Amino acid sequence: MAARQDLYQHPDYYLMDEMLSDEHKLIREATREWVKRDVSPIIEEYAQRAEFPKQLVKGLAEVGAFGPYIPTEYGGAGLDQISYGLMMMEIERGDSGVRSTCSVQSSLVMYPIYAYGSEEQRRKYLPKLASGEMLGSFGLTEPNFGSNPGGMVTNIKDMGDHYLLNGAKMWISNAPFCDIAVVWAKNEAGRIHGVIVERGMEGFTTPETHNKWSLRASATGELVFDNVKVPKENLLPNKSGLGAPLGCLDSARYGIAWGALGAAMDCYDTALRYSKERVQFDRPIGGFQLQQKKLAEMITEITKAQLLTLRLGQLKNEGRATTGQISMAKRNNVNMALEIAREARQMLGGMGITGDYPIMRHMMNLESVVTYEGTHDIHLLITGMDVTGLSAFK
Ligand code: TGC
Ligand code: FAD
Repeated sequence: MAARQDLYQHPDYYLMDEMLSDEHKLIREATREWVKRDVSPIIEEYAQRAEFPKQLVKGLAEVGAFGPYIPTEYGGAGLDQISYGLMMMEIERGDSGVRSTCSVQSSLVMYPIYAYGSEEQRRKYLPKLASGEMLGSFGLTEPNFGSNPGGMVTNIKDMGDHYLLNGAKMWISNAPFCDIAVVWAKNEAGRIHGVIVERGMEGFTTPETHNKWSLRASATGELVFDNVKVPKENLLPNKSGLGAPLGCLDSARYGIAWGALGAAMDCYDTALRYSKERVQFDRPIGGFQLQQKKLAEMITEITKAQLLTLRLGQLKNEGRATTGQISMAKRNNVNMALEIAREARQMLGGMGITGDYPIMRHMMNLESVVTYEGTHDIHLLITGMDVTGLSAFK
């Protein structure tokens, strides 16, 4: 397959760049250049082969995408939340699966170790995770507990000098090759705790999940624990209860809101360029009203999402972003991106189904993004609960 030339130019209809600092723009440009150089030329082939491009790990670490907001003393980039968001936007513009690896590493592995871990755990794991020397995974979902993680049955038993871990996690990004996993399990009293499980511990296996039509350039698998002896010092000591894993999800969902925006912007940019080049009935198809309706609606939705997301980033920087606000942005942006991908795909006619253009890959990826980190409907219920004060989950 011939490598695709990446001609991306980002849409900025409301001159949002003027609201970014010079540092934000530099970070965004550096990430974009890396995506254009190292991701775009190879990603289609890896997605077609259903393989994670492991060679990207080094570059991701170098652009600072592993722990952008983790302090530098632990190897992170020490950046603000808008910088983190802009990086996720650019990386998902390249591919949702590559962004998934960053979300998991930064918000679901480094963040809990940083926020809930001991000083020894921070020093032992964070620098290696930031440099890509170690890759992590996050085990919350189980075969019978997806949207309802509080029902989990994976458990730890106190054996005096260690914990005995039993159970299984399913649908885990990066599981097949992770070096460590942050795993959520109930103790004898039914309280949820996080433990760090390392590859090589006896009884710990990570079978890969095959036959995915979505996120094909990201590896997904199970985490299986059969009487795994977990040293006591591997328990995250500073937070327990369901709020602990859900707190990590807030951070990852925030990054996904930005990421989905990137996928939408790539689909729009591709369709806009195509509409000016493709001639039918002796005119560029972009001159037909029906095609303009699609493009006008796309840029309107992208602009609304850009404003929503940047404001969310400002609130996050100030420590004021709520779970409800993050859910709204995740749900809105992923759904918006999916709808834009579907419309953009049609605008390319038959070419839209090929790997010569990124749209179909984005569209299929987004079918996972709309489900993981809380489904579209679960986020609607979170907003419903937030505005009414009444839970409709149970
Ligand atoms: P509920 O009773 O509402 O809450 C239990 C406790 O948690 C607190 N809490 C939160 N704390 C911090 N952040 C949040 N976002 C929180 N949401 C709730 C809450 O205050 C309470 O605390 P306390 O002290 O009173 O006990 O819980 P529930 O059982 O009714 O469930 C609520 C629900 C459905 C919203 C929640 O469980 C949920 O979000 N479900 C969706 C599950 C999900 O998102 N799974 C994601 C798995 S990870 C993943 O998909 C990674 S993909 C990675 C990639 O490749 O990018
Ligand atoms: P279910 O919870 O069974 O939901 C099925 C349907 O029922 C959905 O439409 C849902 O919205 C609806 N539903 C459920 N409850 C309600 C309700 N109360 N009211 C109304 N409707 C409801 N998990 C991890 O822990 N770590 C990972 O790294 C990870 N990576 C993933 C990667 C991929 C590619 C995928 C697809 C998933 C990943 N997940 C991961 C799991 C993901 O978070 C779950 O798939 C998701 O939370 C939904 O759970 P479920 O698939 O069991 O669906």
